[in-house]
Amino acid sequence: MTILVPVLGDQLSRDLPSLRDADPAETVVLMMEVWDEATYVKHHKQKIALIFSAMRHFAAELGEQGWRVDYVELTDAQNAHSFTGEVARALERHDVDEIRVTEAGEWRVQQMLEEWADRFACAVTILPDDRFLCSHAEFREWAEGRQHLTMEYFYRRMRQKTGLLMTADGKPKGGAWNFDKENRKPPAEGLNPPLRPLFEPDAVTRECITLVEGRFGGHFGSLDRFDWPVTRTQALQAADAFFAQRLELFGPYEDAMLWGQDQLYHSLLSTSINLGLLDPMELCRRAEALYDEGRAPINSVEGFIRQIIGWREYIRGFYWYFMPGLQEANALEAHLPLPEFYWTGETDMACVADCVRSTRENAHAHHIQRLMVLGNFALLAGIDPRQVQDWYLVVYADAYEWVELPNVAAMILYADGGRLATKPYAASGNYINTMSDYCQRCRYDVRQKTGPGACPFNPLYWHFMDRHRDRLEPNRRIGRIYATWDRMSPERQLEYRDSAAAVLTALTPASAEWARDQDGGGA
Ligand code: FAD
Ligand code: DLZ
Ligand code: SF4
Repeated sequence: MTILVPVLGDQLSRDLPSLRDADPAETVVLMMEVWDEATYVKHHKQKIALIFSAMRHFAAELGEQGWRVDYVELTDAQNAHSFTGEVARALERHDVDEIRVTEAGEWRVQQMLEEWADRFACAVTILPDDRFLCSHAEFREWAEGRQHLTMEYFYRRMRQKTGLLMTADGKPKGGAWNFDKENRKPPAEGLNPPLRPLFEPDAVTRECITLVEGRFGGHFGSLDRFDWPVTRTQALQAADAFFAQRLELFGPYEDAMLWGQDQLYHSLLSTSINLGLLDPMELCRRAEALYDEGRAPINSVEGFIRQIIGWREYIRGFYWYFMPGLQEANALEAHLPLPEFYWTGETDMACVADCVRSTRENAHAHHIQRLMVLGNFALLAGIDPRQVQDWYLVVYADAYEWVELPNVAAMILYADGGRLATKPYAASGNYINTMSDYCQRCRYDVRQKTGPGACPFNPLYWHFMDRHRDRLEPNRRIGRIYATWDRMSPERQLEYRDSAAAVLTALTPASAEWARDQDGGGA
């Protein structure tokens, strides 16, 4: 009896359902570096190097533990092209009775796995991925019949299900479900978070870096600094340092941004969690233990746990609930091409330039940079969701479609028409000014509302609100804003429209035409 167990690049967990109960004596583990996965979008160079290096380390560890691993390198004899092609070739090398695989994270890849039963002569078993807390069926059951899929209610259900931060009599620890109000501190003067451990590339990683430089040299991003954890041991060290040094202030400064400071109090654990090197529940239990021992405050611990069993699980459920339609969603009919500066960082907007710089150098930007700077600009300017989705999938080392797409289409662009967010996350420059020091370094004046020196987010905000008035005004959470707009004189409104048109015109010739068409639209 021989069972072939393909392990995909984001399934690097010893506790993976398809590995957990397998018998090493009758198992061949197949791991594949394939061109289709490395090029279906032109991933950031660090992202490819990270995935390949983590895969190679994981394969070596399995080998040391006595597993038979058939590892296909990208440049192996015939060049590896696709998962299906490589499974077909592996079936020629091994006398296989059954293929046993854990379901894929991405819809696109899952379609491939589901074809295998018809394509191959042996039995094919696809196991649910129980590294996530909430199954597809459970999310569907929760979501069915709800107009707004409010994350907070989903999160409370996950708290009850796991018992995390729950008292013995079923109450939320700390007396509340949510401590968000305490977690919106602007960056304090002299904030100086301890630097996370940086993992020097070893020989395996260096080989992957050389491979990526040689084969994917034209992809976005820098490989000058590569310090991601590539093994479970390193990922645990990264987690230890976060819990010991940064969890305490994680909550209060979760939304803060500082020029040139790419980490602040964030965990930077998403790459390791998404690869499978860290188990989300083990992290949450550790955070809770620190609260129970009085070593970390409730607002930080609850905030961290909410990101993981709340947002991360919710986003994954949302993805599978709305796929494949989510990819095409464009409720706000946004059609502007993605501006060049998302790639180059060459813009006078200091906030955008710094976020793109971090993205290019680290294949990472923290949540509020992704949401309220880069995402907010894309929303206000009306950039085509498909182009924004591709960009986010390319540039972040933690990006897999199941997590990237709902965050982009639904959270930042409102392209789902409001199933995820009750209102668009639209904000003028004032928000960025409150939560960062960017505006002090910017050529634009955040207090100026219109005209050539004005912060571009200011006129774009009103242009956005004006052009989507029909859709947004009935929404109680945002509709009142129109009273402010209506109090402005027609001349003032025109100044906003003209200033927004000038910003958009400068982006691309296509946007110029589009911006003119919108003038006088809305109210
Ligand atoms: P921390 O701030 O330390 O948070 C802890 C953990 O919570 C993260 O590691 C992550 O696992 C989880 N988490 C927090 N917010 C989210 C969220 N909205 N969705 C899912 N998990 C969350 N995260 C990804 O892992 N991959 C992506 O491709 C991705 N794309 C995003 C795109 C946009 C437009 C936005 C607004 C957010 C995106 N996120 C994505 C979520 C979030 O920005 C990152 O998880 C976070 O910045 C990773 O850094 P960290 O580990 O330091 O997170
Ligand atoms: C993102 C990625 C890349 C760049 N390369 C590979 C690869 O060569 N082999 C592999 O097994 N997985 C890779 N991945 C991850 C997959 O594209 C995909 O995101 C996951 O399998 C989730 O379905
Ligand atoms: Fe960004 Fe506007 Fe502030 Fe400049 S002034 S940093 S563009 S928010």
